[in-house]
Amino acid sequence: MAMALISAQPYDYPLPSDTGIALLIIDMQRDFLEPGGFGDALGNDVGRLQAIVPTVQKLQTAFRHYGRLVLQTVEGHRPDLSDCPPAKQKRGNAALKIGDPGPMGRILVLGEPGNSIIPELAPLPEETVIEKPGKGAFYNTNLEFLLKTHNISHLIITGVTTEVCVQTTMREANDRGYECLLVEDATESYFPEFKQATLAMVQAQGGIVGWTATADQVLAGLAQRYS
Ligand code: C5J
Repeated sequence: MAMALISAQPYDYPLPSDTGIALLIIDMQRDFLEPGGFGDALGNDVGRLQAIVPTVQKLQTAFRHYGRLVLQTVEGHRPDLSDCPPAKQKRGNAALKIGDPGPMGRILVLGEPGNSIIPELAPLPEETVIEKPGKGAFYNTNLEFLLKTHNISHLIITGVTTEVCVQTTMREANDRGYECLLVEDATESYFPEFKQATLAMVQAQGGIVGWTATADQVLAGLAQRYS
């Protein structure tokens, strides 16, 4: 069989010959995407982030269809905030801080309504959701262990926000040897210029952090490889 590729930047992304690919959906939680959440409390236009939901959904459906691993993350802290560094809680002088009561429960606290994944992308009962206390999904989580257990070498990365949790996670994964592709129209930022800069940073210097491609390019590559 010819090698299957995803047409990508800065050059084609080779798909693995085995099952070692996973979709990683970062922090598509109500806190960041819905009015009344943490993102909104910080004065951001959450509508920008909602625009990618149908595209992430298409990828989630395709990965499920091909029987590939789908992992999601949420950023959140234990109710006693014992895993939230005081520096993180204090940062920004926002009206609503981590742990404060907000319109969707306590801000960025695990188990609160605002901390759940938006209903459109709800995980299936057998799918794993990684609760992460940091911006990067590898910090203080069992993500690396899970990826090793499932023999994953290739990560297709989506979610929010592009230059914060998504980029941090992609860099952490890249340093650990994973072949990472960031899906251009399945990630978003409150700041369009930061998104564009992140895509450019990933692709620069021969893909120093990995690859980028559109969701349609990813779907075409998956169809060629797994149909
Ligand atoms: C932020 C995230 N922006 N998921 N978190 O604080 O990017």
